[in-house]
Amino acid sequence: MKVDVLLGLQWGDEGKGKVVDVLTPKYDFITRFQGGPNAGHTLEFNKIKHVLHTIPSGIFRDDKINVIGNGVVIDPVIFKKEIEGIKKLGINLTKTLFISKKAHLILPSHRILDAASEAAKGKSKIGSTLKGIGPTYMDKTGRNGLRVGDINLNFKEKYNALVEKHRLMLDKLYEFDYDISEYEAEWFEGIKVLSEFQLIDSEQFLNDALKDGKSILAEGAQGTLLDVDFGSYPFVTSSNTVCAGACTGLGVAPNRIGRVIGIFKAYCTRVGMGPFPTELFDEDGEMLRTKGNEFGSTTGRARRCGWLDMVALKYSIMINGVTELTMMKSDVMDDFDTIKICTSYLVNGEEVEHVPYEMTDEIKPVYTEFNGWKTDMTSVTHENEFSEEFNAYINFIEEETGVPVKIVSVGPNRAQTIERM
Ligand code: 2SA
Ligand code: MG
Repeated sequence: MKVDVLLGLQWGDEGKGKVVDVLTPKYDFITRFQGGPNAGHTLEFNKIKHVLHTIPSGIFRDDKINVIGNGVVIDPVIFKKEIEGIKKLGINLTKTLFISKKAHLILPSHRILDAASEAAKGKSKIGSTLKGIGPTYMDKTGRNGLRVGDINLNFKEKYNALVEKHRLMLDKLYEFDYDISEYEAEWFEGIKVLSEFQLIDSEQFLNDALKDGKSILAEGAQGTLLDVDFGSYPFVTSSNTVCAGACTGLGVAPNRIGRVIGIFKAYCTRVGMGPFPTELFDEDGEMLRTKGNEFGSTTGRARRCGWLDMVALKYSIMINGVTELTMMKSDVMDDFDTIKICTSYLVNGEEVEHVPYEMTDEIKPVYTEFNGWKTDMTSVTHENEFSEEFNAYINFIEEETGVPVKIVSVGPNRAQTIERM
């Protein structure tokens, strides 16, 4: 059996949560391989909207196994809240949620370091979600991190040693004011909750499952353009959000990867700082934000909006080896007379069709224009009902990328999902 990977091809918030929800019935295992509570995957369960941060999206179905892989970073406080929220729905997760012993822990002091680091950057700040993601991954690669498997192994001692190091940084390097005592008590409560779950060698568990013929879905968080290697560095997150991250973040070999499902919005959004060539500052941008309800599910921040960027989309498809595409939220553009796709960039007056080393604000998009479809896409149920204009938009994307658009989502409900033959 193979591991299918589902990931975002833009700057996150592509609507991965909904697609995972549609796909989960087809899989035995749902896994997370990178990121942490900076993610916010919105799912609907019993007509109630639910946002998951650390826990894989298969949790609302009791016949699925959910695994938090080694590549994920976990904040016990947020984890505890998530668990409590899910328990309230009458769902018992102790049998269906497994956590890698090799996953790293976000300490209260990591969150403070995140805030201190952002404050020190001033104008050039990243726009981090301030969940402590960056400092935790820094301690991981710096070989100082605290892992889930350390719980019960001189844990308090290791914790104190790491916090001491952080205190030095906060006092001497950042001269930052902070108080961790309150959050610390909650944090240890969270550790208790965490340790009630099945803490496992997830790489062995998953590879054994594959041998037993189980199917696995790897659920990406954030998006390709936020990848620490291939995103618009330094305005990125601190993990590998790309398909290769599923190999390192779960411990599955590259030849075990099957389908790579790339999710993109019919337009683009970004939260946080950093270059965004097709960003709109006019009423079109405002329309996308309002109609698309483009506000962060973790932080509530208003998202920056713009036209679809084909240059960046092709790049993401290349890096991930995407085998099929899913287009989200085309219904948000129902009212536009004209819709644009950026097909090349002007960099210092020169036209280029690839993503340059430095994604600066100086890049000017070159657009191809399309007639708007001016129909209510939310009630469309079959591809036969697509208008000529809508088909032109999709066909163009397929021709440019060479990858089929297999699913078109036209609204938040499961039913508003159209499979294309
Ligand atoms: P961080 O928190 O240090 O990883 O932030 C670094 C950059 O990565 C961006 N980032 C995100 N962008 C979009 N969506 C994200 N997750 C949440 C979601 C966002 C939310 O899935 O809904 O609810 O606000 C996410 N996580 C990190 C971030 O904006 C920085 O630019
Ligand atoms: Mg999101």
